[in-house]
Amino acid sequence: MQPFYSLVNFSNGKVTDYHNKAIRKYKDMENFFKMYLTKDIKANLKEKTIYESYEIRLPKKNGNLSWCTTIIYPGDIAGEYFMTKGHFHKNDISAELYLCIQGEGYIIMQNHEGKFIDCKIVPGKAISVPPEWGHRVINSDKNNKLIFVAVYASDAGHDYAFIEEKGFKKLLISENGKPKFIDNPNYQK
Ligand code: M6P
Ligand code: ZN
Repeated sequence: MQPFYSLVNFSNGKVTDYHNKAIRKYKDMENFFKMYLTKDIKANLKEKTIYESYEIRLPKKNGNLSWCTTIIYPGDIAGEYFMTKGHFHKNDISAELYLCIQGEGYIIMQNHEGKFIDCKIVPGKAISVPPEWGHRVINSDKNNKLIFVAVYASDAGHDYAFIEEKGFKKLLISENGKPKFIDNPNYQK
């Protein structure tokens, strides 16, 4: 393989020459939001775009790195801010680097023993997610996009099962216009 480059647009998060674009709507990640909602309200939210991402994806071969930009739109679902699904890596020994380039929010991380850590993110802040920690990014600014770059082993893979079923220990909700962590009522361990 030859070296190659892409350009990241720091204003809108788009990347040139990407291999894969993903758009996640509410209907793609309903179960990841844990605040109670009636069926009718859920039905009305189905087409809402929560985030999109542009990935430079290299073959899943040991030693390759893939990376992507993600743009999380502003908003909330029953108070829970828009966020990524959150995942562990299938290949659990894989770490990940996150670099925030626009907006503000939080990265939350949780390991298999249930230890939970949150870290505020602002442009320029780079966060190292160690192996064996589940991770999610949350946009806590209801008026602006949150844009970040993530770099990970191409064979890391995504394991969503635990997060989809139980979630993280804490949820970040908007209370009186301010972000606040509360216990996730769905989480028992
Ligand atoms: C980051 C990376 C990607 C991930 C994306 C969205 O850019 O970690 O691998 O897919 O965030 O996160 P999720 O898949 O958890 O919704
Ligand atoms: Zn990851």
